[in-house]
Amino acid sequence: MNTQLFTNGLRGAFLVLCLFAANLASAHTGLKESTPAADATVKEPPAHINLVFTAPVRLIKLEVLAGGQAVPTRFAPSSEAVASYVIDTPAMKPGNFTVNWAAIGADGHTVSNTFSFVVDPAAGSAP
Ligand SMILES: [Cu+2]
Repeated sequence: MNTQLFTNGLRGAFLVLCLFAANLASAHTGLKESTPAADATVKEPPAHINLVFTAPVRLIKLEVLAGGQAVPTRFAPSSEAVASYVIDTPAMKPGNFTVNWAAIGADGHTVSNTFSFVVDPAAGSAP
């Protein structure tokens, strides 16, 4: 048996394990799903936006934009960490929307991201 090869093999396996562990440790909380979903086309203007995170977070920002203009929502920054949010959006109309959000995860890091959806009453109908 070649000891040098064996040692190198062990070292390689150990390195892979370390990289894997480091990756897990640095995984921030993220958005698991939303309603409307990212890149979805829905027919009805949604009365609220649901956000479900991979772990409890404090949602500190949620803005809905249509053509660069803010759409009013009933969002208020959360003082409590929860995994799921329902934000009332009473002013939605047909159009293209972008949602920008920011949240503080359990590790204290702020994560932010954006997704878009379309409200098109004619979607899926025959032309
Ligand atoms: Cu983090």
